[in-house]
Amino acid sequence: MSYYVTTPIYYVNAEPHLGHAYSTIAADILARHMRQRSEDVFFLTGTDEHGEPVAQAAQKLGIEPRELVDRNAPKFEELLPQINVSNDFFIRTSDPEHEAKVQEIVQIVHDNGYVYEGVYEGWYCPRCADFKSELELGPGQTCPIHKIPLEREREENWFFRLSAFQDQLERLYAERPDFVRPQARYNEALSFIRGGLEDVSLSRPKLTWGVRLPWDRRQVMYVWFDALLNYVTALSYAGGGEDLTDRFWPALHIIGKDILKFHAVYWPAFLMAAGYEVPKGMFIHGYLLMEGHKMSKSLGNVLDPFEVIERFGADALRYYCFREVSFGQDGSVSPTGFEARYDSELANEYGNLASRTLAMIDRFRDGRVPAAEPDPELAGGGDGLARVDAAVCGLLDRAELTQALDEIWKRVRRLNRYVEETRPWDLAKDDEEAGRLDQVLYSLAEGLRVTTLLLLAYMPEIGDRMLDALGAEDRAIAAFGSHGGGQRIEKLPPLFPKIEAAAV
Ligand code: ME8
Repeated sequence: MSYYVTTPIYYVNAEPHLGHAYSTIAADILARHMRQRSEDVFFLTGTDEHGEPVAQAAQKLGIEPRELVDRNAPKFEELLPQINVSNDFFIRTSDPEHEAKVQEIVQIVHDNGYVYEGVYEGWYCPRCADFKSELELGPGQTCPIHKIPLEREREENWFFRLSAFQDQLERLYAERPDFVRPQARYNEALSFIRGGLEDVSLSRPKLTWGVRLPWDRRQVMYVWFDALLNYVTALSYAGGGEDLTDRFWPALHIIGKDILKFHAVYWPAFLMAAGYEVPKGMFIHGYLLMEGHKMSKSLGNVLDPFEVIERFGADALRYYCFREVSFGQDGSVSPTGFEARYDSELANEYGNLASRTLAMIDRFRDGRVPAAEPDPELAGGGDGLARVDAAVCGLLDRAELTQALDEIWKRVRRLNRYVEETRPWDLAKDDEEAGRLDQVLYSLAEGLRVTTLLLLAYMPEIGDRMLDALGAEDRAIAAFGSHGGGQRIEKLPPLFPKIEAAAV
């Protein structure tokens, strides 16, 4: 089966911060997990380079937009290997192939009769690149997200007939209750639709930095349609000579709650207008907060992911974000929070389980995992190892990243308890307990293997090291007891060494 997952494409008017890394890591965890299930995966991320946010930022710096995007886009791309992200392609909306495909698709929408010329007057936020309805305005005509005064715009432009999709969108939502998740976001999008859809601008006459409309070259396309189309256009040229659209479309979109309306309302309507299938679905996550506020460049309260990685490592960062903040909700992150989870969970729970399991196999069985039967004691019960693979797969099918991690972590804790309960060091003193010791050591190694296979998508570097040390070659998700044992292990230096005290 094919599995296509995307992140938002980020504006290049600012530096990447942890909020951007967060969405990208979320999509990466899903992509990696699905590859472990032998799905045919395509994972896309990239940068949104047109429109007002970028044009204004360039103007402030006194440079051309092209120079700004060429300077900043690499910063987003360079972040990816550093946070262990395994994207298959990186799209830039200034790619000529993207621009050509956007023109082709918008022409279809035009020819299908969903475009007309008109006059727009209303409140506009250049940072959101969004027109705000009266209901959305903050106090004193300000943007509720960026807190800046809005501009009153009046302009002649082309409109997209969003209102024509009122019934079709309502039907889509009725037929596909999981089209938008979590449920609260589905409700929010549906109530927006039920509130009555108004037509939206498809073009901007005042801007020059963007994709020209093929039938009216004086106007550039409204940046949001240009940007949304990346999810489709990328497939037409990411595969070199091969068009990947039929193989991978439709996609699952991972996005933050700030861009719900565009993805959950405009985007499916636009796809319908162009004759494309609507997305497979979308998962909307919340904000990472610092001291109670959304982390954002304009508010100046961002955690620099490069600094965090240097101090804690990329895998620890990946783990922390999805453990600390329930995926789908807002939640606070902080350097002290990082440190606490790093010490208590990564080093003391998982790291300790790994080192003592390997050390005991080394010491009591000459570095070879005994071939034995899995201990039914460890397999059973609510936090038993028996069905952890199925439970986690079921949750990740629904992009429940935090709940899936909770399930895995319960088993890590269970394995540590199992060591305390079975006391292998005492069993080793008694020859009559040799069979029991074999079973305990086998069950520990096997438990560590299956939990690590599930953690691998979250912590790919650490997971690989652990599985190599366990002599487990196969990376496919596996059930407890499916490896017969008998393999050699290697000891490892600590997976999560003590961190240096430093200010982040
Ligand atoms: O909106 N917490 O780009 P953008 C969590 N170009 N996620 C955060 C975050 C935070 N504090 N801050 C940012 C755009 N994000 C458009 C998107 S898509 C066709 C076009 C993440 O650079 C989150 O995913 O403003 C949010 O939706 C996205 O960055 C916005 O990035």
